[in-house]
Amino acid sequence: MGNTSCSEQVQARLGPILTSMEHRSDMIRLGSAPHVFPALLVVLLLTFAPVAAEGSSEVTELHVISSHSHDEGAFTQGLEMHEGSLYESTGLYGSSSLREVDPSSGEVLRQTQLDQSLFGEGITIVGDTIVMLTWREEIALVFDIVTFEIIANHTYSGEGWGLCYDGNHLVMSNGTSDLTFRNPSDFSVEATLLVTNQGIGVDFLNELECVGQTVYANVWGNDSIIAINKTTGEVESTIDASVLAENESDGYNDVLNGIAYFPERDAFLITGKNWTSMHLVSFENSQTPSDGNISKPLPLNFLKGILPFLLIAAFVIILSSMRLLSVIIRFPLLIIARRQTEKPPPPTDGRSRGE
Ligand SMILES: [Ca+2]
Repeated sequence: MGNTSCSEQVQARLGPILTSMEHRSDMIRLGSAPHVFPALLVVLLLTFAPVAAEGSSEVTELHVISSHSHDEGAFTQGLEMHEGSLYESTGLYGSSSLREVDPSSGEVLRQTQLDQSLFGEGITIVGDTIVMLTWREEIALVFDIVTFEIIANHTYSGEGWGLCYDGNHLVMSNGTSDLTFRNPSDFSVEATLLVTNQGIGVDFLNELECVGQTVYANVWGNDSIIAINKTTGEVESTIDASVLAENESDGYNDVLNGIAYFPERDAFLITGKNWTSMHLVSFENSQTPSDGNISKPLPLNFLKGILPFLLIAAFVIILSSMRLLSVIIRFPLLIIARRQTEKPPPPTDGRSRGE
């Protein structure tokens, strides 16, 4: 009975401790929460990441680097830089021209007039030639870039608006939401691409600029420039250029039109029809992918979306840490209890000693 009594005493003492150990066992599982919840957090991040990546057309601000003069008499239809020289085409019957313009002063360095029957439209450079569209004449003129002499022409169906060259194809707009990809040798159509923004076709595509995998486009009557994925046709970002139009005439035809990439500055020259100024600008936060491998930063909206989950995870981790702290504090008591159980029971009488 003495041993039994001792055992009961030990059990009585160990009882609360064992209870604590049982709790500790649970707490160890909870104590592992700091390892579990970060993993849970990663799962949440991975779960929501694809949703964030689907966000497509972003509005991008532009930054004006410098402003330059522009011939107010130029009804700008095409603008392109090549090896440091700026070329511009102008429209209207009787006023259409091809020009070389000093990009700093805006001075017209040389120009050639088109026949009065032709309404000039977009231009682009292919090798040592400049190709110019006409509005409704269904003729593309090919100029020698050195002499500005017409050395060839192509025919096509429908209207001609904007033109750029991506190194393989001529990319052409006609005022609709379609871009046609043409063989630069014979102007034959090799592909047609529907341009969409959030699934909706974008009409009035006008002056174009090919930069890597992106086709930038002025949209007629709109103070925005859109960046189009050349493969999918989806608008990846919209550049708000309204600040550039503020000091220009608000005439019906005096619209933003003319975008030329300036590779040496990684910037764009922007102007409009009959505008007094031309601006060198950069597109802030814009993505100008050259090979499609540029990773996108996590959108701010995505971070806002997961903020509640982050707060909940942080709260649980803190709570678990507090319970773990409780176990740590009780741990010395457990050690003391174990030492007490290891001591021989105090002698009570001779009979007990004899057993
Ligand atoms: Ca252009």
